[in-house]
Amino acid sequence: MPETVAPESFDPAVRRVVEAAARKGVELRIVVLEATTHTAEDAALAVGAELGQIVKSLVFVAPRDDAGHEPVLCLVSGTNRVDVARLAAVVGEPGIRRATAREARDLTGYAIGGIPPVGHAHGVRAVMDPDLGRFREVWAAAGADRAVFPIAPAALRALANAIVAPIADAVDGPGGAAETAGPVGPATHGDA
Ligand code: 5CA
Repeated sequence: MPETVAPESFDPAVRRVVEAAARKGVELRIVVLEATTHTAEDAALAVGAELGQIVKSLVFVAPRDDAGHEPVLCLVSGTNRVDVARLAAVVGEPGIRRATAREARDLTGYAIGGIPPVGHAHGVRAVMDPDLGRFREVWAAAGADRAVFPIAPAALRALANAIVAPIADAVDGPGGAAETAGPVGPATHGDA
């Protein structure tokens, strides 16, 4: 069963997330799960939520002149997949691409599977999938791959200082959490 854990036993990465949220006036209820929840499917099963309620925190990188990268964090409903072309248009970054696992860790300070929506080492631009707003409560990673927290979508948006924009498409059928950077699929919807 999921377990709510006392703050003193948080690992350092989770503590950073909790403290960053607290600085923004939000008290997180951290739930530590028995098994790792690397994927949105795992997390949904573990907390008894719909897949769509799981917040995938996906790191993208935009190239910079100095050969560096600026991270862009996408908060995406567990049933959806980022359309890189839409994201590029929304953030005005034609060269944006998925971060590698290493880039994601170096740029955010957290490992894939536990990347949180708040508490990053440096300020990060964030874009939130409007489909998360369908739910009263969604669940996000809290800095480690077994730690998650529930939050109302509007609070999540404020916490991550995210813009809300259509950057994702629904993925039909199982395996919906898979993410591809790659050849961009059919053109975007007319209502975008
Ligand atoms: N703890 C869960 C649910 S809150 C979680 O963090 N899910 S996630 O979707 O935000 O993070 C896993 C995602 O990381 C996967 O959807 C996948 O798109 C991405 N990912 C996994 N491995 C790699 C990799 N090697 N490089 C880049 N992205 C990866």
